[in-house]
Amino acid sequence: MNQFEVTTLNEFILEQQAQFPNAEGDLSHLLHHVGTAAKIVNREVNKAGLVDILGNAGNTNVQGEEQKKLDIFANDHFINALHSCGEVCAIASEENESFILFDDDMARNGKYVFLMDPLDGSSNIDVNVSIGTIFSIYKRKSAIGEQATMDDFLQPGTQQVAAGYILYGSSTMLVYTTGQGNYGFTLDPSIGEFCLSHRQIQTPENGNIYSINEGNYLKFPAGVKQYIKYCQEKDASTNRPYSSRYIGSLVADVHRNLLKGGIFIYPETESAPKGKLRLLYECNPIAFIIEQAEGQATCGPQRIMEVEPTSLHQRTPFYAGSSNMVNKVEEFLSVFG
Ligand code: P6P
Repeated sequence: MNQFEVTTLNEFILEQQAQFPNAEGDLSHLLHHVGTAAKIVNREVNKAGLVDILGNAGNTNVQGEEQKKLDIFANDHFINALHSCGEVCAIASEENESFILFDDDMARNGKYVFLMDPLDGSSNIDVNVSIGTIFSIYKRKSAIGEQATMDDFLQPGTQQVAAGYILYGSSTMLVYTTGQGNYGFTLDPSIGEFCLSHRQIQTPENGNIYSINEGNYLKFPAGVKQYIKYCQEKDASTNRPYSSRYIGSLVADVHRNLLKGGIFIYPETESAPKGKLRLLYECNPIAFIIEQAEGQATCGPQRIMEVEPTSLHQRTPFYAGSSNMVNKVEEFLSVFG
């Protein structure tokens, strides 16, 4: 590919579809609309400081977290874009207590359900720190033409047909997988297109970055405390001490570690015995990307994509990143608990 050849997201989606002769184009059509919604949200995120869209919307979401106006903007635009595409019969969002049913004739025939955290890390909006959208797509279990049910959403991560994130950072990137590797697209504002910039993203099996909120150290499990000590010990043969890097925005922390190598940990703590992050629309989609990159993602004792979900907003401990680093923390957890 010469320096002038540009592959847009939509061209790439169609190229990928062409590899599957039986593909009907439904998922391609859905992913196209994800890209469109991402551009709309990006436009507002990029000017959040200039218009009255910063700050709090004056209410809280189902998590009891203060809703930022951009949270609501992003939620609304992804819901509208995915409703209009006709491929999705229902959506679950961090911002909504139950799933949103699309009960019109077109959407009722949608093959897929869509789960999302429309604007993760939104507490960073006002201080201009990178934020992200995280999404996960499943084939519905309920019959086409029927109303979607909760069972359509409570599927293990291994059943995802696609997943990804949009990182609104120094540049805006969309990274997604359909199980055929990870592909990264960088938004070129001059042409308003996501352009292929990262083919087959793989994560190094070893890294020297660990990401964890050490402010919670005293509440961590003993095995996590021991692992943090391991990261900080000097040992040239294993490139230690590692660097501690924590942005406090999941997509930003994960994306950096994905490209450079590293481990992200949000464990259970005494105050959050099930962890903080959400299984269905934060951890499972990130885990799909990480496993496609040859990394690992667990909840401690188990591969996180094998966890059988029991509720829409359930939380989970999360250990994810370079495979040898996840193995190492698992060793400490098995010895120290
Ligand atoms: P803490 C943001 O609120 C978020 O959901 C993730 O994006 C991030 O990784 C985590 O919470 C940060 O949580 O407790 O370290 O501030």
